[in-house]
Amino acid sequence: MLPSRSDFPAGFTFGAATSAYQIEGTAVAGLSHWDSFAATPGNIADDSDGSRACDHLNLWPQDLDLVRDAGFDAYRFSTSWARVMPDGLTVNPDGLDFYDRLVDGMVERGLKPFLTFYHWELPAALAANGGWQNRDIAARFADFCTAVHARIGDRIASAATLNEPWCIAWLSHFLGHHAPGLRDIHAASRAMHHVLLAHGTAIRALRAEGATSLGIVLNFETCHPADDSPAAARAAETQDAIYNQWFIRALMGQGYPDAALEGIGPHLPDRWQADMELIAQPLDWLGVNYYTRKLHAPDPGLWPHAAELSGPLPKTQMDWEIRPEGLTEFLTRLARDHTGNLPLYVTENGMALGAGPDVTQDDRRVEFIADHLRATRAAMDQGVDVRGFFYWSLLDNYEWGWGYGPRFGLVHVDYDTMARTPKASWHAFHRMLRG
Ligand code: GCO
Repeated sequence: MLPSRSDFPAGFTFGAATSAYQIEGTAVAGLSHWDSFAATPGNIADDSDGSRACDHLNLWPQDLDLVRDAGFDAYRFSTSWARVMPDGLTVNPDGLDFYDRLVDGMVERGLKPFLTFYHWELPAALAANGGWQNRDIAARFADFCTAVHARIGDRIASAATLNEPWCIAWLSHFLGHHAPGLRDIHAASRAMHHVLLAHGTAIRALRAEGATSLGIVLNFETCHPADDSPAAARAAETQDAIYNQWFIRALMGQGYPDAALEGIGPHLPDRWQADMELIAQPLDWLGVNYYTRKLHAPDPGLWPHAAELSGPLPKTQMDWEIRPEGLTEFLTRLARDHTGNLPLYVTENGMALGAGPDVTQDDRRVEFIADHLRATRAAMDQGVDVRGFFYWSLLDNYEWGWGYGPRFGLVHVDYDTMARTPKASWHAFHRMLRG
């Protein structure tokens, strides 16, 4: 059973989250680097792509009904850059029309729109120009954000520039798991900086247009040493610096962490220090995505001298350990070390769970959500200003390199018929929120 709504303060926002490429279907959108990444053999577990996804482009009214009917206050969604600007530069009015209707649909249903401008569909034309490795991306991104804001900003409750810069830069350019699929420390280091420069440039441009309630969504993952050795402790510290400190420190004007600069510093663009002030724009809130922890063992190879190991805790369908206390730890640590009184939102938390013969049966997910809601409440009891919790995801959807296998949804999607079927977890939210 989920906690009750009255365990949280009045005005605490409960929501469900999705992203454009994962649910919309790409018809009439421009090509993005995800389309070419997915078209490359070996990149996606089931060789699938986002061309049909959940056909949200057509079925969005029933999807928004599901958000409203569960009793959620808010819906977190993203705008596809490739749909809004197919060549990365020129606005396609049809692309914006879609988001205009979608936001009207939220408002009509009494849902607060929580916008994320960028959840990873870089237009292919910009990717061909170096993408996040090219400093020019900062100005291009600010233009994209202001174009979206000009059309739908009047109805947006809250807007994040970027979703998960660690994934945009490190996972995609160093580990090679996401588009553009590079394994190159020079490219990765430049992306690690340019993604923040793009954020700061966009915030400044949006403020000049009068936008309010602006933030960014970062992901955090607990990094524990795999054993008691000093070398394992160092491996975990380095990973923590890259994953959990690089972005938040820069955003809060605290500079990049030394343990990460050791490997990344030599590859940063010249005069990167001069950008740090622009990166540290004042924010109205921070979004926190939290799923799991990883163990790190020393690796004699090249920097960062760390190898990821699988831990002993119970796991989700992604093979991710379930560790709810990590969410309390990050929320309290952020407030203590970085964000002070800045309002925090849990913008993503959720679990993948394979569908059994009865697709509505997901009691383990209900338990997972209950534990993470309690972990959020525990941080609030310690004085952290958490304003909301968004479940990832409303629907089963395209899980990037994993394809359509992992199912994160509160609502089951039959990918042949596109039928939506609420699971027990959707009903649990319904009982909690509609009482
Ligand atoms: C992310 C993204 C989502 C994922 C989700 C589950 O956190 O990687 O925001 O697009 O689907 O996190 O992996």
